[in-house]
Amino acid sequence: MTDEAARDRKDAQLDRDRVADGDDEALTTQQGVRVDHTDDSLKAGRRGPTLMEDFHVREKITHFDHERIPERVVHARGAGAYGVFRPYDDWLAEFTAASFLTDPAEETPVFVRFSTVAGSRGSADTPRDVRGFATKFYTSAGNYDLVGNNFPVFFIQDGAKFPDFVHAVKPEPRNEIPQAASAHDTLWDFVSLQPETLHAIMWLMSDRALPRSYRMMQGFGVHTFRLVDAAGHGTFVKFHWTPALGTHSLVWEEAQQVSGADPDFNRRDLWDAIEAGAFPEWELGVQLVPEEDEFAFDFDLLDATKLIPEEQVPVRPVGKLTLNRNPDNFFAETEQVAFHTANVVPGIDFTNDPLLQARNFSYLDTQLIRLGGPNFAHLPVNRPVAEVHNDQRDGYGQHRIHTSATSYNKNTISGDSPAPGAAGSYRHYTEKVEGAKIRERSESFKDFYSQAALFWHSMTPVEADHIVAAYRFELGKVTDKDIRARVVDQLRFVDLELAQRVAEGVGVPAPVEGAQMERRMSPALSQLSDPVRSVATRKVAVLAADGVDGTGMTRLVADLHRRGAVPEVIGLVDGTVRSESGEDVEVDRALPTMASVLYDAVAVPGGADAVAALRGDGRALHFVAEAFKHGKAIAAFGAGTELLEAARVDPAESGVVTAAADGGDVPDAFLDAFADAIAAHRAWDRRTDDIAA
Ligand code: HDE
Repeated sequence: MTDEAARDRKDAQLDRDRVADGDDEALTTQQGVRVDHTDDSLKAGRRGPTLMEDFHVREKITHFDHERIPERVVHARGAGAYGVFRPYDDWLAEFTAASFLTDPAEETPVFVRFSTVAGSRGSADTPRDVRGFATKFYTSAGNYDLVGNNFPVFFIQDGAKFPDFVHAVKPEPRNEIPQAASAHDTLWDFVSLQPETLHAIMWLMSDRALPRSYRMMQGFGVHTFRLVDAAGHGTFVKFHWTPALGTHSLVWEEAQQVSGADPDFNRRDLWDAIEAGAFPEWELGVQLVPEEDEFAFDFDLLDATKLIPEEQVPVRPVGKLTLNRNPDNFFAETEQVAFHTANVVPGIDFTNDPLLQARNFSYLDTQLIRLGGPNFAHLPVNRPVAEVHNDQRDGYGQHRIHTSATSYNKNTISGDSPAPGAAGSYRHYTEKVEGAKIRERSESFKDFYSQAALFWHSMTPVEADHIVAAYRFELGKVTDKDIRARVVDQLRFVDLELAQRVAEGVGVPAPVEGAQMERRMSPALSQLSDPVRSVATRKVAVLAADGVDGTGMTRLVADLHRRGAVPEVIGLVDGTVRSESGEDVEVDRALPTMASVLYDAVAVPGGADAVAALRGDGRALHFVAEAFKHGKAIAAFGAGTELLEAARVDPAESGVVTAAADGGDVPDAFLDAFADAIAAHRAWDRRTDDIAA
C-alpha cells in the first residue's frame, strides 16, 4: 500500500484477509500449534525411518503437494494491480443507469489484470501475441467486469470455434512446441482455412502484438455491448481504453531478446512504475450507436471481427482509470482473480454477438475447475464491495457462516429475506427475438477482407514493413509450404502487393492477381500517425567506467530525473566508478547483468579514460550498436562520441544526439534534443540494415 494511494473501499475490505507475519512471530502449524523444529522429520532413531505421527512435517509436505491450481486455459500469464476509476462528468447518464460511469463524485475501486494469451503461466512477457486487459470494477451496484484485449477485433466470430482456434495457436499436441509463439504450422493451417481470422491476424502481425509496456497499450471491450438507461432504453456501445503515455511497441528482434534477458519485462515494468508512484493511467472512451442505426454499417455490429472506424463514430471520453497499488500476494490476488463477461451491473447489458454469448457461458464454467468449486466469489480479490445476500449455500471452500434459519425464497420464517425486486435490481434489456432454431453463420458476417484491408491501408510505411516482416518470419517457421501458399493466397484479397511481398520472403509463388478492394483508411488505427510523446518513466542506460566525466554525467542524470525519466548508471562491474575528478559515483547496474533491450535510450558521457575502457569492452560496444539498431535515442558528449564511432553509430542519423562539450558545459540544447529523441520512442526512419549487432 503506497502512501499516495487513497484507501478505497476495496483496499479497506482486504484488511480482513491480510496476514502480516510480523517480525516476532512463532512458527505454527495450520492449527496454531507452535513448532519447535522444522528441519528434520520425526524418526525412530537418528538414522531410522520417519514416523507417521509427525503431524507437522506431514502437514507441511501435504500442503506443498497441493499448492498448484490449474493455470488459465488461455491468458495464463498475467500481471495485475489495483486502482480506481472516476468519470469526468455525467454526460453518459443520458444513456446508462450505471452510476459508476456517470457520477464524478463516485470513485470505483478496480483490479486490472493484463496478460498474454498463448503462453503458459511461466512463459515470457514479450512474445508476438494479443494482450488481455481485464478490469474488475467493484461498483456500489455490484462487480462489473470489462474483459477486454489490446486489439479491437477477435480472430473468430462464433464461440463454437474457440477451442479449435486455441488448440491451433497453443503449442502443438505431440511435443508441446513452441511455447508462447504463433509461428508454427497448426496456427497457420487453421488461419489459412478460416478467413474470418484475417483481420485479427493482421493486428497480430503488426506492432500492436509487441507492446513496450502494459502502460503503453490500448484496451478494447471488442464486442458491441449495450448501455441501458433508467427507462430501459438501449444504445449500442464499444468500450476503449486509451493510455496516457501513448501506444508504443518493441521491435520484433528486441522482443525476442527481451524474452531471454528479462522474461518478466512487462510485469516488472508495471510493478516498478506503481512502486515508484508513476501511476499508470488510461482514459475510458465509448463509441455510441443508437439502436435505430443497428444496420447503418457495411458490417454487422454483432461481428467481433469488425471494429467501428473512429472516423465514423468518434470515441467520446468518459473517465479515468488510475492503477495505484500493487497486490500484496501474486497468487491470492492476480492468480485467483476471476473475471466473467456476465458480471454486469444495471445500465450495462449484452448483445447477441455469438462470441460474447459463448463467453458468458465459458468464464463461469472455467472458474469452477480453476478455482475448485462454486465459492470463488468469496475469495478476497473477487468479493464485491456491494453487499451480498442470497440463498446459495455450502459447496467447497464455503467461507460464509449464514446464520439465517432459511435458505430458500420465498419464506415467512426469515421475513421473506433476502427478497428479489429491491430498488436498483438488474433488469435484462427487453429485446424482441424470434427466428428458427438454426446452426448457421449470418450472411452479414461474411465479408472477411474489407476491414483487414482498411487496417493494412491505414498503416504508415514503417508499420507496413513490420507487418510484411512479421508474416515472413511467422510463415518462414511454418514447415508445410502448402500452408504458406494458402496464407499468401488469402492475402491477395487484402492487397496484392502485400501478398507479393510476403510470398517473396517465404519462397512460394507470388500471386499475380488480387481482389479489387476499395482503398479506405482510418488514421486512428495507426500507432504512428499521431503518437503521444513523453519521456515519463522511460529507462535510460548511462554507460560509465573509471575516468568518467562526473560533472557532465551528474548533470545529465539530474536532467533526466527532472523530466520524469528513469536513468540508470551502468558500470563495467558493480559498485562505484571513480570520476575524472576523483569522486566515487554509485553504479546502479553492472553491464554483464543488463542488456540494451531493457532500456529505451542510451547515453555515453565523456571522460577519455572511461571511454577508452568502454571501447575495449565488446559488451559496451554491442550495447550501443544494438540500441542504435533498435531505433533508440542515443546521446554522447565529449569523448563519449568516440564510443559511438567505434560502435559504427552514425551521429548524423535521426535520434542520435551529440555534443562536443564536457562537464558543466553540456549544453541545454543537447539535453532538450536527447529528451525529444526519447519522447519520440523510436527513430523509425533510421537506416540500420548494415549494423551487425
Ligand atoms: Fe477469453 N477466456 N474467451 N476472450 N479472455 C478466458 O477465462 C473465452 C475472448 C480474455 O485476466 C478464460 O478466467 C471464449 C475475447 C481475457 O483472468 C476463458 C472466447 C476477448 C482473459 C475464456 C473468448 C477475451 C480471458 C480463461 C470466445 C477480448 C483473461 C481463464 C467465445 C474481448 C482474464 C478465464 C484474466 C480468459 C474464454 C474470447 C479476453 C476460458 C470461450 C473476444 C482478457 O473462460
